[in-house]
Amino acid sequence: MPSSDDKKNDRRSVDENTKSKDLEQFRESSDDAYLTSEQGVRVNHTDDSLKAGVRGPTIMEDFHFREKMTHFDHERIPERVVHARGSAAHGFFQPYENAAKYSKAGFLQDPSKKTPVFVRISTVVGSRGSADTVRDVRGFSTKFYTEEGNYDLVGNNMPVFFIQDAIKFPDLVHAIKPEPDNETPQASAAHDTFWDFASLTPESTHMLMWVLSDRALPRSLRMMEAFGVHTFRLIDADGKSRFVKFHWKPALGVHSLVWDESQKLAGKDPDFSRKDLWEAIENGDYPEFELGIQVVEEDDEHSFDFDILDDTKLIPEEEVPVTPIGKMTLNRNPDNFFAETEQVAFQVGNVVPGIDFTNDPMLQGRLFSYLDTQLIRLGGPNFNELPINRPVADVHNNQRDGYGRQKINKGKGAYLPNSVRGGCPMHAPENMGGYVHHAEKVDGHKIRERSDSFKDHFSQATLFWNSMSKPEKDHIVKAAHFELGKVKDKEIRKRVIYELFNHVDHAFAVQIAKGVGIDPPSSGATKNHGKKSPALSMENTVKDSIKTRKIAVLALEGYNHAHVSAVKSALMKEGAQVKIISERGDPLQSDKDKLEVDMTLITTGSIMFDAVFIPGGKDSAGALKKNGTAVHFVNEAFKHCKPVAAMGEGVDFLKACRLPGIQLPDSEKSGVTNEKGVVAGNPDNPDSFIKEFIRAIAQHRHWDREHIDTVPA
Ligand code: HDE
Repeated sequence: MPSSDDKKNDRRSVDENTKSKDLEQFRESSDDAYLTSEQGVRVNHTDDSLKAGVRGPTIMEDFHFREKMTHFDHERIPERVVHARGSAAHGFFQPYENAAKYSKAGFLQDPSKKTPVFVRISTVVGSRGSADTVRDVRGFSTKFYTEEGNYDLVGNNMPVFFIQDAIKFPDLVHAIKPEPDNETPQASAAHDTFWDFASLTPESTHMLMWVLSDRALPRSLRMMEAFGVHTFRLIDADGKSRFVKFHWKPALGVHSLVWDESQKLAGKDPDFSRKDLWEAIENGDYPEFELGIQVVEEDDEHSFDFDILDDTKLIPEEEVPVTPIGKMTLNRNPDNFFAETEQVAFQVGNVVPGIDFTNDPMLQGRLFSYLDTQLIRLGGPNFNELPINRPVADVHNNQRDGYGRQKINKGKGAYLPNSVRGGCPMHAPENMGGYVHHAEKVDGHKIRERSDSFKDHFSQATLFWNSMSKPEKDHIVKAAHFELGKVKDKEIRKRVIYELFNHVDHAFAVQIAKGVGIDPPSSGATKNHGKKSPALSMENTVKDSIKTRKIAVLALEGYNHAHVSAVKSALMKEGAQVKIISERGDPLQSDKDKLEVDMTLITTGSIMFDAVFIPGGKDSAGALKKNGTAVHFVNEAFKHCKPVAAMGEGVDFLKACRLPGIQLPDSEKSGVTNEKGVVAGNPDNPDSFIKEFIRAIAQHRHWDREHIDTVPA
């Protein structure tokens, strides 16, 4: 019998780079000077096939041609049935302190230990080539390569889900995916079948509120929360079980796009989120997410006014605070999208000792589905041997053969019990790290029924609505106008309003009805309970940093160099990215110096930036006034409530943009004004101008000018 020291030695020591080193043997070497066949035979020519005469037919004997073409013909695997479009990154997780009082999981014990992770973030509905910025839930899957085996936390950026029982998942997905006769619309819930299903599925109401909210339009995959959604269990070394909800909180706060911007980005830059994640990591701006837990003692299981096994409910943070237990840092982009991001196989069932499941019927169904889906997607049972899926912990078992088997098992014994291998691999008792399922007592009749404790479908939808700020509420109403506005069948629209939203809040239902041509209900179907959970509002997120925000500087020939360099260096010092946008790509000449242009007005747009700055310089500002694209750029940024700033003659250009409701000072006058995030200043006082601009950028959006509908953009 091995001792517990053996147990320690048995496991390879893991540090953040272990996974990377582990993969080294699979990486193509960089000194591959000569082209070879798959057999390693050097190939002398790959530009012409072997033919009988220069104008003759191709010869069957051309093994190089056949091998190359056959491989190409088989390059595609089925995309994921949901979450097909995703982007991923490597990184590491580090606990803040020993979490033994909650869980015995090895990777949560030692604050000095870094556990390698691979994270894939996805949209749900669209196919693999769809746009990033659509209104949708974002998946957030983390594979922890722990010394005790792989642990996968497969979550979403919303803490609840549409349905309560996994058996409804195929129905939900069939309803939300493009309609089967004409395969439209792509990556959108705004069509009849989805809202038909939703209108007949009241349990979806809470999640619908989230999907209509700005949470469905993340500004960046680095700026959204994520949640494990279900209630899981943590198990400590004494075998004591506690219920837990997992939360990921982004260091940069939670920020969103606006709907008009999302739609335009889907056309102008469909890879917006993917590039944003990639570029941040390339720039060394490593995304960070704090792992937090809400812990509920077993004795308190029934002390809530909802069932903690119902995944359409969240536990308000005001009732059970989120305890931060560690931090994840994403610091390396994948080397190869297909080999890593596409072939990674997450499974909800991948747990390690110290983490266990509950009877949430969605979670139970997912335990089946993820393994099953990998079998078809990755072509057989050996997908765990793909480099990205291989654990860093050793693997010993009697699984054998199958498509694409890579391990070369030795000996005759592929069964237990055996004597031919001395009884190996042995059962691992619990004290040697063997996984033992929590011995929950279960007793019940076989029954196809929903628990009564799952039947309140509206209270938390109302809680969410009540917790929103005024702009957030307006966005939800507008989103509903869009979504239901695209539904052709009036009966479906009516049912959504009367059977769902009129139970959330009467005034809300009336606002929606008015926008989509339905007679508003005369009174509310359920009384609003008036409760709030401030943690649900994005209004209360981190707003003291401009780190990694993208600022556009609009400049033409004759721009004021001092303005640009003062603002650029101050913003960059705060961690922002500053890009010079001009008419053409050649360097700009100023009064003093030259400036490299990063992008032209043709290749970019305000939608790709968080804020815009127009420096002084009479010629530059004068020419910008006559440039319709530049005027549009500023108006559009203004319409999307982004900070707009101008210095010196740049203020004259802003005046020419006629930003409604904004009084701009005389460009010659000293001092700085900040009206609704429009910062104007005289160059005499650059420091206070910069300070004001930074403050405006940190706010992210200036909703107080949102209802200026006359902006021509
Ligand atoms: Fe998934 N889900 N899901 N899901 N899900 C998949 O597995 C499924 C659910 C989530 O980046 C599939 O590998 C069922 C909730 C993410 O590779 C599939 C049910 C949550 C990802 C599947 C749910 C998720 C998936 C498709 C109802 C949030 C992307 C491809 C019980 C907690 C993983 C795949 C990645 C992917 C099934 C509901 C999150 C078919 C049956 C709730 C982040 O197995």
